[in-house]
Amino acid sequence: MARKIIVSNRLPVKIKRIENRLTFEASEGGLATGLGSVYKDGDNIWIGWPGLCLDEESEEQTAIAELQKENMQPVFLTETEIKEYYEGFSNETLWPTFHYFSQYAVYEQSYRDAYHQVNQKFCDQILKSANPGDTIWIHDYQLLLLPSMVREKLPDITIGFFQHIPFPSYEVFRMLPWRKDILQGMLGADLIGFHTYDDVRHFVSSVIHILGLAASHGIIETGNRSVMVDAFPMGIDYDKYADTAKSEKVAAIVNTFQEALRSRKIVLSIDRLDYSKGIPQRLRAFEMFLKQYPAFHEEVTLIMIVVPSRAEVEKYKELKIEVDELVGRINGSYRTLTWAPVQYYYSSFPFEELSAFYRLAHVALVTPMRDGMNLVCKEYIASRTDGTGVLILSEMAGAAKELSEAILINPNDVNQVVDALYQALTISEENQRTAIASMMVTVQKYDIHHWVNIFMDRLAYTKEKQNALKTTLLRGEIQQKLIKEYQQARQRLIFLDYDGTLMPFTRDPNKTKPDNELLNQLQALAANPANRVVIISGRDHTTLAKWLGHLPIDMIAEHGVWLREHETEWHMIQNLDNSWKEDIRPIFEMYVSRTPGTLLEEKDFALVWHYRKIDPALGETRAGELSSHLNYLIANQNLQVMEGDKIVEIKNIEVNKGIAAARWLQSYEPDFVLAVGDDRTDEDTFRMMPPEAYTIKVGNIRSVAKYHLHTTEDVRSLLQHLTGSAQ
Ligand code: GDG
Repeated sequence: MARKIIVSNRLPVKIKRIENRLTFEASEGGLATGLGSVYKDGDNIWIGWPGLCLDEESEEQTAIAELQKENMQPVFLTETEIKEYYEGFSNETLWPTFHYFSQYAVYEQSYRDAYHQVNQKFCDQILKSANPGDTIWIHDYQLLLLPSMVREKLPDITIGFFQHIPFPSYEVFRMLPWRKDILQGMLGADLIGFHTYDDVRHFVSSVIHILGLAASHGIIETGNRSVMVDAFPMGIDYDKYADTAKSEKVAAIVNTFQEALRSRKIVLSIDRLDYSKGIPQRLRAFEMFLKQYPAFHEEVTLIMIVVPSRAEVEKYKELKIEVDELVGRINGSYRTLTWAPVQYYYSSFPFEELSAFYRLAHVALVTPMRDGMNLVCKEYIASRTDGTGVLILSEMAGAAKELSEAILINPNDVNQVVDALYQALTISEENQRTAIASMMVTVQKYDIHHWVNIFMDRLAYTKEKQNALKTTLLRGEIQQKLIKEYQQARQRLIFLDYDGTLMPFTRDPNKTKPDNELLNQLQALAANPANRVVIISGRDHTTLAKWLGHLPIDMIAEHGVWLREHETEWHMIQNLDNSWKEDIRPIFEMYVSRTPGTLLEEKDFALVWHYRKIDPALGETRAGELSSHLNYLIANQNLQVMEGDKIVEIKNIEVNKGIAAARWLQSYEPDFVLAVGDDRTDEDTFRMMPPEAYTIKVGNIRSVAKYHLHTTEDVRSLLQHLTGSAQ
């Protein structure tokens, strides 16, 4: 049975050492609840750090046995590893960078090494249980290298990755010294999820710029796999929040709290202590509000719950001091005998008390400087079972994309936050109800269970799509069979594409002249009287003739415009008209003049714009523009526009490699056919081949061909086998 394996830095469990004994308590976070339906089922498991450094073997054994009962497997980490991998690289390098606080980022090689080592530890633990048919779902920024580490060992396994924090703009991400490894690590996954479409865009843009890979419509081509990238906004356990808020237990807590607070208007904020959450900025805005609106003195109280977090990291210590001082200053200036404007708690509360705070709060003030999603605002909405309440929400939180009925603010704009507070405290009940009702529908529908299901479904779909177009690697027995059939055949037809198949790509297409080894190989192959070797290329016929014309081979040039059999003259496949070039050429020239680094290639029946040397994103944009410009102009003409590998080409529609290749199939009635190519245009050749033909795609496993080879060297080695095997 295929297993599902969840992997995250922390296991959903709290282990404590009380008087030398370990106690285990399941954690009640939303993610743990949502993923409960996955890891608690059958043989499925959750792998992660249990949250405590154990130093004795016997303790580790106890932990393993206890956790196993809950379908969990621990990865034990030492204190040094926690310091360098978790507090160091994860929280002092990646966290600030990904939250646009690059100025706080520490670039320390030993942290990065520890991060690599710990990701490897996670990988080793996964490999103890995982099989090729399993599905692995890896979570968050502490494990960015893990997808590729697992992929290397289990190439066919299904891997999903979800990042809970933002992915920053390429301009910020590129500052990271280890940017390349990180992207490559993530691309080991089949599906990469983020909370918002902005994160998706930023990630794809970084991949295009830093790794030079091609991507379109959320699919990144890594060469042998297509990786899908998409937005999956995470939800909360809606029913749990709504039911708890309605419970009698919470009603009793609300009463107690209300008595203590009298009937003042409550503004609530809840976050971990983190500079990304904008806590000092929020306090300054509240201070200004009190200054501007004295009428609200004694009327409004800010309840600020700050959950201790990462207290070992320097920046967090500084932040704690700053928050303490600000609260002191505000309360010092405004408090009265019976009123403290800010009720500040540096601690966490039991779930029911949290729920009571949500119920009590007239306004939730959620103003992070950056937040991947922010669940607090969704929990507030779910807890407003009486239908009232106002949410002030930062546009920098992922949740703002879904909760557009909130009062959205820019957390850097103090005046805007002050105005929002005034608006929130004076808004009519009717307007409150309309906004809350609408947001409730969203939060209820897109809850945590929905999120888990949709991610899992999408992951399965991604793998299916990959498999549908997947070719088999030509090696071992298949290669033996090919060679045997080759030997037994009496009339063989061999179609070979040139660039990317026989010769590797170079930045300058004019430098891809055949080397002696290749010339000798083609000569040997063609010397066999049973062989008909056809070079089938997109190149112009003059170049092909110059490079290969002296060999006893056939040639198809310009994707099938020009044909030549052995030493005969070139002839055109049919009478083609190229008068259209006069009108179209100026458009290509305009793109060349607008875009330094690009060039126009003119063939007899085609024009090609090459953009391999320029910024890939600019290239894609201009290519899109050029294609649609051309498509608009050529309506009803016998022309076709193609976007290929860093090119845009326009040519006569009657021309393609497949149509040309069909001529040879008809003339020779071969009993062995081999077609090898790497490019999109070679797909036309593959499609035209008879079912028993050997069709081989080079460099990519996605193709209509039956088989694939990785490199041009592999192709040459295959040809070597063929020439050596038969006369
Ligand atoms: C990361 C991303 C993304 C808080 N105080 C108490 C308490 N909490 C709970 C809240 C909420 C959770 O902690 C905080 O979640 P957030 O989403 O707001 O923020 P991060 O911890 O930074 O989470 C974030 C999230 O991952 C999920 O992908 O949304 O953007 O930064 O659930 O209720 N819970 C209890 N007592 C407290 O005092 N019981």
